[in-house]
Amino acid sequence: PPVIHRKDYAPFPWLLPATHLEFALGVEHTRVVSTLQIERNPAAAASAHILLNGDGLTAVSVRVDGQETSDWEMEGDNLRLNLSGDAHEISITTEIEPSANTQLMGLYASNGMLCTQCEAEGFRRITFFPDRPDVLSTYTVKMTGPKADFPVLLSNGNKAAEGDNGDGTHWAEWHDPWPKPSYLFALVAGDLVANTDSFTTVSGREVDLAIYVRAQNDGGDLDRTGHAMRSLVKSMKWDEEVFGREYDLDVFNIVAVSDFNMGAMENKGLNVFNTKYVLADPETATDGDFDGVEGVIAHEYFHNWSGNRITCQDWFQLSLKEGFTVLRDQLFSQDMQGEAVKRIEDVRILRSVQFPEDSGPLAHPIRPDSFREISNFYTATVYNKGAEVIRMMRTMCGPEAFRKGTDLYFDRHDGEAATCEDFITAMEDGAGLDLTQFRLWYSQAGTPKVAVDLTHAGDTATLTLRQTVPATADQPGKKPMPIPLKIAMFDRVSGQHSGEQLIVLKTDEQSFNFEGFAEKPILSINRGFSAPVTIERDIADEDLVFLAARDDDPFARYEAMQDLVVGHLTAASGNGLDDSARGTGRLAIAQAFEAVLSDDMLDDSMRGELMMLPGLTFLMEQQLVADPSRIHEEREGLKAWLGARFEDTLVTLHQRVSAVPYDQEATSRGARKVKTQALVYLAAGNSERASQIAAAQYHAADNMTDRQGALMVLTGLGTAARTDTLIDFHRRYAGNELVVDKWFALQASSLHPNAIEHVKALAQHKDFTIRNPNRVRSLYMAFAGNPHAFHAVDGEGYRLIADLILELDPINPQTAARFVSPLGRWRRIEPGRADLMRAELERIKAAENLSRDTFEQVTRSLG
Ligand code: HT7
Ligand code: ZN
Repeated sequence: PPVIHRKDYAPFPWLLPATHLEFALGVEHTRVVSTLQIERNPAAAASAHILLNGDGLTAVSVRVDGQETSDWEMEGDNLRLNLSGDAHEISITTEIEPSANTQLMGLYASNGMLCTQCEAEGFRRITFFPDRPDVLSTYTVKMTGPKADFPVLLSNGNKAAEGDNGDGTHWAEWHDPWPKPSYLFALVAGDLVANTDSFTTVSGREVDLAIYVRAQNDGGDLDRTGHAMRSLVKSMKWDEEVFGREYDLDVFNIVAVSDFNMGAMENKGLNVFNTKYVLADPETATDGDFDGVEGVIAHEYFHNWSGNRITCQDWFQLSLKEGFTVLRDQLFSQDMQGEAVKRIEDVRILRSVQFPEDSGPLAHPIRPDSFREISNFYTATVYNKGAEVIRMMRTMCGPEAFRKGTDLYFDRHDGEAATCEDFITAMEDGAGLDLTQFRLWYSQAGTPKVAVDLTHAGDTATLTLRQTVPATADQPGKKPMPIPLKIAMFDRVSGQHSGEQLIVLKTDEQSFNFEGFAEKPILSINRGFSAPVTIERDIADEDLVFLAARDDDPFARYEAMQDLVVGHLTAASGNGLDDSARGTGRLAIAQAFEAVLSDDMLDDSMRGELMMLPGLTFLMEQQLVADPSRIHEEREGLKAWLGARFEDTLVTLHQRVSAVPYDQEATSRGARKVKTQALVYLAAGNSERASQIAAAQYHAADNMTDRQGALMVLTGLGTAARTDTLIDFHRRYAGNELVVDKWFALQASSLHPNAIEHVKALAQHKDFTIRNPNRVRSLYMAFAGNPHAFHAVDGEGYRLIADLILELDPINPQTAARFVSPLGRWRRIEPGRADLMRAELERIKAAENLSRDTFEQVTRSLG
């Protein structure tokens, strides 16, 4: 497959002022007639033909200006139609088979419902079309279909007309007044029921809101849409208040589908969602699931401006809409849930997913320069690092100036297909920033490292910072980037600091002086995680203990705790520590841990965060070449030691938080977080006692957070309660797809020594199906993210994932390709396992008819 380069962008030679689509719907066969009004694009080079993208399509008929024509040919999958005039009407008929569409791209069937997924290049699987984001058109869509199968017919925009054909079929016509690219087209037809509400916009527009679910499930699923609806209303209000963005249609529809490749899709006026991000009630969804629904509802809604009103010129600009929208949804969730914990959670995701991506063979800048398959670039780098990059702009100019910048961006580019460069320029002009050097964040891959050196002489502390941006596959030489770091210097005597400061490191090395310190101060750096970098500093454990207990920046406090543990575990599992050094390291951690457990000023939500040990993937990332077993053993050893040392305190803590009644408020959520954390340590320290407490928690639970937390702990233990509760859980929630997903994921991600055997058995379970991406992810992604099982020394874990990729690739290549990256980390794993990982990648590469998606990821991973 060819490589497509960003530098080769050229505008499309034709404009498409209007597009009319007619669908004769059927699950097996659907007929599509698309009528395109086209005219020459004065801004592009003239062409004697129009090239219309297709993917697996055959043209049943091609007409130009009302006349059937044969003056066209296929160029691979695309249709090239010769044209002589400056403006034409083209009409093309195609026939597609939704029920045979296992890729879930284009028009497909899910439980008898028809729905679409067109981003990034799915529209070309429906009809021949210039399927690129810079071709905007106004769509009118008419759907006809059997009333019994499809009582509800939805598309983008507002419903214009509907009628009954008197023969058991009916029709509806929808018109979207806002010009849009084809990737934002959507259609849904099915037997659906809706939860409805309304929202009055700031200028007084009445908007009808509806969240649709399958009618067959209305007993349960419809009742689980309340949280999503409340989240939608909050998002609409928040975007008006915080970003000045108002909704622009009379309806906003959301449809939940069980078969979906990603989280959700922001189609104009008709969002399509994975059920996972719509359905939530206390009995079946954890606090994390509630947050996921709120965050994704907000994210898709915010796309209405950052993505739909202003879209992308080409797919290299994906971070223009995704990075910005992730930042917007993060800021929203911070406002809804509290800034401190949300920031910690976002950083945890960044460091456990994006940092490994940035240091591995799939590293790419947030604005990539080339790709073979765009679906492979919906990555944590484009999304999460993209958000961090825009967040840094906000940190440097402050929220008010940032708002001026975004206002200017929205005003200047409304209705356009824009670029990252357009966004940066609007930020410069509107927010008053000079982003000349900052642009490097868009073009350079790799996580910068900042080495910190703090010296002290007289009454002056000197902070010296050195940055290195690591070489990546395509970019051997890197330039220094501006790195905004929020810092505070704690006076050792008073235990206070005299204010937070923002410094921006712009060169390879820079020194900053701070006066008025009789003793060397304690440095708190990268507060709030102001820059997505790795800080390397030589800091005494006692200073980290101080910061873990006293820092007034919640992120920095969390970070000190993490640093303490990371430093200890990497030393212990790297070169090895003798018993005395291990003991000293553990005691420092215990001291900080005790402060966290006993601090009455701390809310439980934050306490829960501070109690969490760094994950194995993040720990492995700290070492140039990691031995997963050794890190796992050290981490489990520390957990067991802390669990035993604080056993009684943890039991008392568990009892205290167990008395807090269930609701969705912060206090109650914090109590549940601490409850599970206490159990995690107890399980390591005293498995019998923990098993009893966990089983009691499981049976007494009146909510999924407590029940899942208890079951998670039990699943990792070898006690009798494990089997009993797993059977009970499956029986209790039989038929609820999302909860059954949890049942699979808990076992695949468990600490149980036989997790790999459990996964193999689960793949044969009657509830397992390779056709449903949620189910595949719940079993295999959970397993690939379970380092102690995935990295089994004999390579069995690698084989399992490679087998899955080979089986899934012909069915759903997009989902299959996402499983390549765990194998791609081989360069950072000890040589014995690395050879086994590489061998599996070679085995995949040798397979015939590999998809473009998987081929690209495998070849990049082998590099
Ligand atoms: N913009 C949406 C991306 C998306 C997607 C991409 C490739 C294949 C399937 C997909 N489903 C949704 C989601 C978002 O970021 O909001
Ligand atoms: Zn998005």
